[in-house]
Amino acid sequence: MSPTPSNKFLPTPKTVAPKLGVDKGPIHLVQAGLINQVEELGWRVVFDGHHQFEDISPPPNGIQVNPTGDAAVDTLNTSIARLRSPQFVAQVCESVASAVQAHAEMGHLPVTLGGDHSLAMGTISGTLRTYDQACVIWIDAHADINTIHSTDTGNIHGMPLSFLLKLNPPAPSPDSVLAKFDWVSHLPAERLVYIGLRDVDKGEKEILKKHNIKAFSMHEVDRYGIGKVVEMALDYVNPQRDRPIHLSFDVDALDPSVAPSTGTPVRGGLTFREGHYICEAIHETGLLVALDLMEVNPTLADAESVRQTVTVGCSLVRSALGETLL
Ligand code: 5AB
Ligand code: MN
Ligand code: MN
Ligand code: MN
Repeated sequence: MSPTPSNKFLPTPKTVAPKLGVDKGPIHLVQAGLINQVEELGWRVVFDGHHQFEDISPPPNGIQVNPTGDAAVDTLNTSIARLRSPQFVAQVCESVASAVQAHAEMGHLPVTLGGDHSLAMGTISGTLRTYDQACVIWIDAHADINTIHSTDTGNIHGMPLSFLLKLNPPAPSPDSVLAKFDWVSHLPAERLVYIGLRDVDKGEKEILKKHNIKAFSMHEVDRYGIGKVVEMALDYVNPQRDRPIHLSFDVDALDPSVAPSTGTPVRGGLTFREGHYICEAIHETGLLVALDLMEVNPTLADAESVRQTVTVGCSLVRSALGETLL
């Protein structure tokens, strides 16, 4: 057994506290033995179970937009009405934020298994409440930064970073569903970096440019190689290597041949090794304070694809928590 990894920011003992999301996907990682695997690496694991959100019921679909006579407010309300289950998502994420914060404050390294990537609003807020200087490394095929105005789908998993970066307009009134996101912590744009992008909406490209957000797409991975890309990403968000790191890993960053069971697969993704290299290199910094592994969705594929995706999900988590090849 390897020694218990040390945390530069908080006292030992370090433990891992997986949080499970709103769908049944993530429990497959636990059933595949993830907890034992992480314990084998020398961690003490506090598993606080599949988070239960039954008491937060999704609201009925189709919110009525009543004209106010103010064109700007009406446009805003129309955008808000296109969001899918905003109240439910906001409440679940707020509860996840408190859970992550509570574990982080005890010196644990929260590992959140999802589930919808909208959960990262909660996990990253929990991290920022504990470590206000934390930076975020976002591994994804997608930029997940649509605002309430730019989103084509209304799916909040495509929007968490717009809430974290505070790119959305303020709520038109305290009883607006938009006000349900006011608790989300603020992540400054210069403390975010992406790796793996290859399916970025037109509106998102404009947002990335406008706010000068650093992104290494698959084009840069091809050009420089993953080793150099990770180094450049760290140099950007963490130049002194003194900031706590929150790693938010969407499995769809991996090529669909590597991780097929996910909601929005996009070809041309990271190889098995490139994905693992990212996790290993971030572990090596000694700065990792929180990890999300998101968008594992076993309902979407055949048994073999699920097995493959769950297996790779477990090994990504192990790499981020210190598993080495030698
Ligand atoms: B995922 C899309 N940009 O906004 C949108 O899987 C896809 O968490 C978002 O990265 C994909 O709905 C969200 C078209
Ligand atoms: Mn999703
Ligand atoms: Mn995502
Ligand atoms: Mn994605």
